[in-house]
Amino acid sequence: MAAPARAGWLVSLMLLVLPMALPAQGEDGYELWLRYQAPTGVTITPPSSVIAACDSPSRTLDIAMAEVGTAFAKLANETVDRSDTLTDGGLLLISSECHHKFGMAATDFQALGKDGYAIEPRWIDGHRVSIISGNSDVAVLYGVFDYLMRASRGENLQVLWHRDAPTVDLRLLNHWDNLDRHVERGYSGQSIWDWHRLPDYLDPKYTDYARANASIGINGTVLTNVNADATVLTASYIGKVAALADVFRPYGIRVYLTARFSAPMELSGLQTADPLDPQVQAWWRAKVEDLYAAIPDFGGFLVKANSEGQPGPQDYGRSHAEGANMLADALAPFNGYVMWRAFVYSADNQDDRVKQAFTEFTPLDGAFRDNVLVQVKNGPLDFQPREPFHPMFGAMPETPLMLELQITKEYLGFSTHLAYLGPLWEDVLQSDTFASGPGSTVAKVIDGELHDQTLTGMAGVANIGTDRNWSGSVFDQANWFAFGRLAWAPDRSSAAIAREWAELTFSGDATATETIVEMMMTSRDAVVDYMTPLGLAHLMGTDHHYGPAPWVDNLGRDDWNPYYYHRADRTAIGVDRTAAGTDALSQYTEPLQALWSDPATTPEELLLWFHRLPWDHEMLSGRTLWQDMVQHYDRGLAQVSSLKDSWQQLEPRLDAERFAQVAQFLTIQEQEAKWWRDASLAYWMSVNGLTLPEGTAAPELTLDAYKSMTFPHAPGQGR
Ligand code: GCW
Repeated sequence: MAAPARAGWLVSLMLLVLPMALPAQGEDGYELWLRYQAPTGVTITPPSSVIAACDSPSRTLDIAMAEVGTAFAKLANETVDRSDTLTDGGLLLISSECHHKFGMAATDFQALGKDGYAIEPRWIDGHRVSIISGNSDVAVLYGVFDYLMRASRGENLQVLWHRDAPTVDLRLLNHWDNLDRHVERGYSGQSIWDWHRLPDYLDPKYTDYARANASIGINGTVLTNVNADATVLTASYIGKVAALADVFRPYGIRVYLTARFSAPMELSGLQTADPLDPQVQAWWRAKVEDLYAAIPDFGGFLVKANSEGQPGPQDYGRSHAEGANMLADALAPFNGYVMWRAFVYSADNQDDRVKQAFTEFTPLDGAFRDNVLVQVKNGPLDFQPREPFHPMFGAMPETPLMLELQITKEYLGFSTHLAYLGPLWEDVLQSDTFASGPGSTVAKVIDGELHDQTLTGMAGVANIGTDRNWSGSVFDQANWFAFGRLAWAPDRSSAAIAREWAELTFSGDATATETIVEMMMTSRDAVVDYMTPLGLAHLMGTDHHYGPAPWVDNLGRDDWNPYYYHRADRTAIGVDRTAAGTDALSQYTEPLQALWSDPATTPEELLLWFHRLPWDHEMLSGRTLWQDMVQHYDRGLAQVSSLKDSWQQLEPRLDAERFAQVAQFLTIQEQEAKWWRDASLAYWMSVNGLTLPEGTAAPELTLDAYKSMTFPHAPGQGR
């Protein structure tokens, strides 16, 4: 290659890699799973060169080539040159329009769709090369990340043969970020969107954010909180959003916004936001045109309407479908989507809160436009440590249902508790809805297979903030990673994802990996045990949701009170959701109704969700419900102590900085697990009048002491 061209390339490579090449402070977590450190004792052989088969205007292939350079500089301490010609052992990046140049048939790659890729060894023109091929530049970038992460995990690149394509189209982060940079339910600092300094100042972190997301296949981001502020739809903010979209575009990430339903009134003084009003419709059409003029690949709107005080179509006697369709009609000419949230429950509706979304939405099946997805939380209540899958999954065959997961740990210990959410999400995805007979899993509903949906999606409420390590703790990065992996392929195993993440994130030392994976895989059950065992839910402190408060029963609405969710008295605990009670069970398909209507055939982990039972109800163990419950609390606390011990063993195998932070966080978790256990037991005993089984430690403080605790500065509150 001629010297000047090469020099030019080097400069552009340096510019591209600069933000990630300077995390400077070593192992502070900034590099996430893209550290590119070879596993202990493994020598990595880099490709002899990297070649892009065609010039692409998108910059995406430049980014992909730069990533190859960054990776092998760290993995093998070698420079991988860009080349214009094939060399033995070279890496050829090739997207569909150039397959013919190398004698490849485009049909060979058709099954990969828009985002899938092939990594394969091939003989081309007498050279043995590896190709990374896809039908779009972004697909090639996904393939490059996969290839580099496999390299980091010690796979032999020369024989790597792998094809992969996502089964879900829209793989989105939902940021609950306010424009003043407060993050609702955020525990990792402020919002990374620096609205005040946008559009002229582009924090390098925006590029690193896009890169990290692309590395796990995320292809969209909703920048703003679902408790929406109409200001983001004003001209000056659209300019700011456009600047972010420009940064994200080469990484295959589209931006979306939350649409405040009353925006036409708030921003333009219209008298109404009625979706059937022609002026309102025209307002949204014009707004959407402005958005697309600034952001040609704008993704669309996410809407929380008529829920927790947000405005919506019901304010005008219109249905959710009428509201969603009005926005969908404005977006359709530009291929934009509406994601309409099903998280609704009303102050006027006295029916069991967990029934209300199903009751409102299922009659609307088939009434939504083709570019509307209804976005449904994993469970019918609210991202609890454990709840049954949402009965809407499987119950709306004519409507694309998008799964909403919460990556940020509002209910699982904020960012200090180690709780790997992969198993929670896997439980949900593998739950059988029985909607079309056995095997009708939630995964099959949301990937479109069950009801032949072509529009599919999965959203995760982000845990990203200004903290140097992005997510508040190293282990919370695993939840972001796992979300990306599962959104790409909902059938993946959470244990396999944990292993992959642990290998990429830590030393690659086999003993450390084993221990870390085991810690991760037991962590969520530990949280369930010390917070909400046996199907209990929603027992947290008011507003901030920090710590236990099962005693609270004085809030404005019944269904905001923890008491509403356990109804414990001297004789019994739990909510009867069978036909004899709230009948929420009737929203599930047979055989689930039959199984779950009988305590004997209800999984014990969901027992008190569906049943109200006497404290002396006999459990599978032969013990009473009360005795088993105490045992769960003790087991959860003991498990946290064991996580702490396991981590201590790893000290010599890990870097000091991340080791120390996790060690301190585990100490906090142990204290807080004990607090949950002690406060909960103190309260249950005050209600049931029972004593603790012999040999069980008494709560450290009195119930009154737990009740009187206040936390005015707990992070992340809604406001
Ligand atoms: O879990 C609850 C949260 C609210 C949140 C709401 C929702 C954004 O406590 O903070 O509001 O769910 O999902 O809309």
